[in-house]
Amino acid sequence: MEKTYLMVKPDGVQRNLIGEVVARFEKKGFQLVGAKLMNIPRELAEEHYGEHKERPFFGELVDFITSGPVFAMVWQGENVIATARQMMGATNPKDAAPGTIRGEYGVTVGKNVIHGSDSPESAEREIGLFFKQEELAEYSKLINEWVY
Ligand code: 3AN
Repeated sequence: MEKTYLMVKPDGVQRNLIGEVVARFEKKGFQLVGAKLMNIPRELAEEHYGEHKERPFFGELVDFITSGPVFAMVWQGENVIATARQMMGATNPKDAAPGTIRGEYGVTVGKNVIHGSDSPESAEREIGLFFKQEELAEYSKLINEWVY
């Protein structure tokens, strides 16, 4: 089953949007397989955002993501990586379509409520950075057949 890493960023946690974000993915039909509220250590933030190391906003990005708790999650389902990106909306909330999470709740490109893996490779890497295998739940086959 395809999995992705999603995270409500410190702005979303502060604005009490965890429940709203979780509800959207639950109602869509995806399955939550891991979740935790955590403060990201600086080294982990730098590794997570490693691909942006040379960008001018790298320092700001790491400062922000470590500034308060985040809600880290792993979700699974058919095409969950691409579908979650669509449900999140464009990186810059000013370009995010109405109805998407960033379109509804985001204002600035830095504080854009949610992070989501953008490819199978980054999903695997990010899930491994934030979760141990034993922190991920397994759903029984019976439940899957009943739901779908
Ligand atoms: P996405 O999160 O949609 O995959 P990326 O990978 O281009 O977007 O950017 C990673 C994160 O860096 C974004 N979530 C955004 O918060 C932040 N970011 C992107 N561009 C800027 C910018 N110009 N200034 C500040 N932060 C930015």
